[in-house]
Amino acid sequence: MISDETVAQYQREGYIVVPDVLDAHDLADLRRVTDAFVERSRAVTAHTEVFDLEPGHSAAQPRLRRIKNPNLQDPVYARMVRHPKIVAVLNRLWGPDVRFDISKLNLKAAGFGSPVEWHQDWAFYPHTNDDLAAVGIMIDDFTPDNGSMLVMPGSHRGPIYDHRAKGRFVGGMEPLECGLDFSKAVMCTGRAGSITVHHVRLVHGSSANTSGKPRRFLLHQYRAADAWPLVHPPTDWDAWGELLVSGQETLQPRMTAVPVRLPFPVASKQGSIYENQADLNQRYFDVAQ
Ligand SMILES: O=C(O)CCC(=O)C(=O)O
Repeated sequence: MISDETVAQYQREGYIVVPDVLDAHDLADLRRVTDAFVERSRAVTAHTEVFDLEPGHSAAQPRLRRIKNPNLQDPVYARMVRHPKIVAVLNRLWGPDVRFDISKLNLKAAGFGSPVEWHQDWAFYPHTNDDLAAVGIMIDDFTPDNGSMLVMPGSHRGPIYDHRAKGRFVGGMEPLECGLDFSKAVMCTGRAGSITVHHVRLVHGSSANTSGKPRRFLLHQYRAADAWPLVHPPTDWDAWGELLVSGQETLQPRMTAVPVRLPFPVASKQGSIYENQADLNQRYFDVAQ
């Protein structure tokens, strides 16, 4: 599915873009169910367990920012979690034993779409080893002007940055204080149906969508089955087992020397990364109006 060179790029730079993983049938299904969720969001006026809303959302002009846990909301999304081509990519990176974690769908409609400030996913959910990654499915073409994800190559081998502001976890890095040169960021563009895979410690973010085209990104978090969460450990053993997408369960977590900062005290604004990051002191990305 992916070449040795692509595996080496993932290890060296912390991210890859794999073209044309989903076919036209999968894409048509994803677009149909996602359009239906946007229609349903007209009926809500505040964030819910399913909908995270852009500022300015209204029944007349629905502005849906995120569908939460889409795999629990519709079988089309659930099918994508175990998509054989996605699982095959992860098996090439980590071997046979792979567990799903959670899913989210970040929408950036034409002309707006909230930015996501720089962060490392590892700041939210450190584990006993860092064989974790997010797979991002491009439901639309990802172009330079529609808010495609930006990554800092190689940052997955660096420190875990402070993700606090005003003494609390905010799920984002203060861009002027972290010491990174964001002009070195690389944009992950590609045709609809392509996927990104980014390492859990990779610094990444994305700008608003200033184009006339939507950008919808279905993100799945996965981990090697022997990576054990240091926060939010499983409470239901059967449900935990059902998250395996390939291979075997284990009772022996693999411990490696990885830098960790725990995400406490918890963010004052809960619900999504957009809410968490609202308390950052500095913002890197402009917000579209
Ligand atoms: O939607 C994006 O461009 C990035 C999303 C992301 O990093 C996140 O939701 O954690």
